[in-house]
Amino acid sequence: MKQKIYNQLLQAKLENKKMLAILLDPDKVVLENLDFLISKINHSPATHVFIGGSLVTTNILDELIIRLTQKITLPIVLFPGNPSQISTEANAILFLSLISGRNPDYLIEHQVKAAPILKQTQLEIISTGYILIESGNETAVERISKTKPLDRNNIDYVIQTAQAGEMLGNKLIYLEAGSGAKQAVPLEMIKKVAQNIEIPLVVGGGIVNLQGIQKAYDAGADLVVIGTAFENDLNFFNK
Ligand code: 1GP
Repeated sequence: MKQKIYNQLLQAKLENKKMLAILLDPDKVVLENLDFLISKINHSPATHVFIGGSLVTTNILDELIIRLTQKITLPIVLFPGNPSQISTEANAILFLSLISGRNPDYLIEHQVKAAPILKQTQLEIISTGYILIESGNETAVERISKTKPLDRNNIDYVIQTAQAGEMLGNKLIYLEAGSGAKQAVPLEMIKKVAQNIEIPLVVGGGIVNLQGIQKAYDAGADLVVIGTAFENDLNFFNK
């Protein structure tokens, strides 16, 4: 299986080039306004577009991605909450395992269900150790996965979890505060985790301004994910 997008991530990490993903939740995208959204993405510093949500109820996924790929050259990466959110129109998928939780459905069950579907696609599969960090309020990931986030003060345990994820063969570690989180992942935690793993580190959830992105990069994040802040203000990156 080709690993084009992942190899680009590795190369960027090697060159210390920071990456940025805009996360689009298909439930919140209004197709009639898509051209405007696309022009805002094309004028932003984004390097990737992630698509997904904890609970996607609309069925516009294929159409959305087809229309995005017509006008956006950035890689389109699925970030699915469950196996129903697979689209052959995307370039890659984050094959997530929620390793902070102890719910077998999100550790392996959904992945087993998704495997035969993915086998029939050309999607690049990027296995990702997904770690939910306590962020001051109950987020959708916590509610839907029925798992508890990791204590934001127990950095050692988060490091241990990230290292286990890497040893299991994951290609990315994703520190997630949850969409719309009150508090983003602590900078000290980003720093320590980045120092203790070799694979690229993705950080997202609750980052609401450009300084927040820069601070996450400075702490050691290789790729930052911005969802809510861009969704609420399409001029977010012009500031
Ligand atoms: C959520 O990490 C992403 O999975 C982005 O979170 O919506 O808070 O930017 P926000």
